[in-house]
Amino acid sequence: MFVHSIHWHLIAVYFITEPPNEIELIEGETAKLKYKLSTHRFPVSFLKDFHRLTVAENITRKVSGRLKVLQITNVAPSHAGTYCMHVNGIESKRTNLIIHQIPEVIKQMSAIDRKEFIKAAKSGAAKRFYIRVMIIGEKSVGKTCLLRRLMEEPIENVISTDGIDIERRKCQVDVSTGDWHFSTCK
Ligand SMILES: Nc1nc2c(ncn2[C@@H]2O[C@H](COP(=O)(O)OP(=O)(O)OP(=O)(O)O)[C@@H](O)[C@H]2O)c(=O)[nH]1
Ligand SMILES: [Mg+2]
Repeated sequence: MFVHSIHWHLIAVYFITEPPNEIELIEGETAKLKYKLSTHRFPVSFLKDFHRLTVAENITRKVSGRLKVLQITNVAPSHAGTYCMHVNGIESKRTNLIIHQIPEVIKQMSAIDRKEFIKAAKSGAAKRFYIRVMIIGEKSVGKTCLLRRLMEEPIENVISTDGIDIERRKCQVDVSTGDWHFSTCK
C-alpha cells in the first residue's frame, strides 16, 4: 500500500538587507542597490518608476544566492528615479536614486580633473597645492625652451631672457602618484 503525502512548503520571503531610502550620486559614478533575502528560491525582478527594468549595457543584475545586486555603472541623469525589487509578489522598500549632473565644462576636462571635481563636490572642499619650480642654468643653455617644451608650447621666437623671468603657468601634480601632468592643465 502506498501512501502519497504532499507537503506544502510555505516559504516566507524577508528582506534582510535593503538599500537605503535615498542614494545620491554624481554623474559617472556606479550605483549599487544591494538586497539580501531570507531565501533564494524565488526569481526576482527590479523595477524603476514602477516599470520592470530591462538589462542594458550598463545595467546589470548580479544574483548570488540570497544576495541580489542591481548595478548601474556610469550613471546619467536618466537613471534617476525610484527603484525597488519584486520577489514572490512582495515589494522591497523604495530607493530614490538622485543623480547630480556634472557641468558641461567639467565633462570636457581631463579624467584627473573630473575625479578631483567629484571628490570636491562630495566633500565640499578640495586641497590645492602650489609648487614653485626654479630652472637655473648658464646663459643660453635652453632654460626657457625647457619650460616651453614641458608645457607643450612652441619654442620658436624664444628670445634671451633678461635677468630673471618669473612665469606663472599651471601644471598638475597628482599627489597620490607623484605624476606630473603638464599638457592637461593650461
Ligand atoms: N640644439 C639644441 N638647441 C636648443 C635646445 N633647447 C634650446 N636650444 C636653443 O638654445 C638657445 C637658447 O635657448 P633658451 O631657451 O633661450 O635658453 P636660456 O637658457 O633660456 O637662455 P637665457 O635666457 O639667455 O639664459 C636657443 O637658440 C634655442 O633654440 C636643445 O634642446 N637643443
Ligand atoms: Mg631664457
